[in-house]
Amino acid sequence: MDTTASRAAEERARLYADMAPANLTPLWESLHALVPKEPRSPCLPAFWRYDEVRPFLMRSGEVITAEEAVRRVLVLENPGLRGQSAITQTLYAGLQLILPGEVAPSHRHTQTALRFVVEGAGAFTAVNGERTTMHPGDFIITPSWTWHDHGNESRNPVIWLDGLDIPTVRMLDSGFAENYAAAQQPVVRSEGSNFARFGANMAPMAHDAEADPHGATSPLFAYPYERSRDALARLRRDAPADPWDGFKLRYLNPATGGWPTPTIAAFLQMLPAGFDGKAWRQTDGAVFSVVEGHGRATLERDVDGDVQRTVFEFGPRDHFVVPSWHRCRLSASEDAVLFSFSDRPIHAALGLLREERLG
Ligand code: 1HN
Repeated sequence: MDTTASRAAEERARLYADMAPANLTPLWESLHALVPKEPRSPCLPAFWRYDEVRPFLMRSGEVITAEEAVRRVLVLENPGLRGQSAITQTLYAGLQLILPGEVAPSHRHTQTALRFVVEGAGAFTAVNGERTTMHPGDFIITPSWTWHDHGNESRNPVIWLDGLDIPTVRMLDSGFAENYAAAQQPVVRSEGSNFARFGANMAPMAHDAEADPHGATSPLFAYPYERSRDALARLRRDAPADPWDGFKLRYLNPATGGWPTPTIAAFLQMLPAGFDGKAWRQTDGAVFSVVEGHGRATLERDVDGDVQRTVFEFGPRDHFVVPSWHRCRLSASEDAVLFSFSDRPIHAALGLLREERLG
């Protein structure tokens, strides 16, 4: 190195070291990483085969009760985000087990939650004074700051996928939580009341007074699989499959037509047997739960001129994550139904949502 250049390098190094105690750093050393040309998420494609996860869940059932654990959950932790309890940079996911006779005690927190029932029927979740009985494929939301507890009065274990905006709320330092005084909150409405009020494309006239004034969260808290599955089956009879998504519907807030929650969107799609989808990419990283059928997800991204490819062969109850801005193609060897959720409402609200449909 010539002496002028080496003297400059030394002076810079001395400057950085001298100002570090004053909490000052040089932007020019990190500018490229701070403003990348396109997203390059530390979140990695990852896959959880149900046959591998389930025995660990059942072993958890032998070493701790639901009451003692508060929530007996195995976190689906992204291997690129170790130690953060995160499946993407903004979202948390886990599989929760509740055994016959158990109760997961009532609490509330500002984090928004969703449940997607994976195995077993007959457990219930209570949200804001009303219970809903869980069946495989049901999508249920627990809005921010609503009391919720779970119980299992059936004879079989019940397992569901939890999705929460924990990393988002952590980043915003806006987390609050409290326990209810009793294990279970009082039930003040009969089961089905919520569906009668908001699930028939109608809303009570009194709704205006009780509603969430900003309409940010759906007043409907349970979306039965039977209904959603039937909609997909009918769509399939009448229309050609979308070349990228097959037949894909998003869950609505029936009061506004918007997302079911302010931070998390959810979707259900059917890939007909033989479907060989085209590639897409989107800024919202998505978590998938396979309900029915077998197929394949092929993920790709470009890193320094190389293509990194990951292939997941999926079957019922498997879970996987498609990180932000990875190309993804879905195919199915038999009729397949996939549930997914993502942080799309955040991207949309901030004007950051981008998606591409590729050839
Ligand atoms: C929670 O409240 C539940 O209510 C599940 O079932 C998972 C993960 C972190 C924080 C709170 C539940 C959770 C959670």
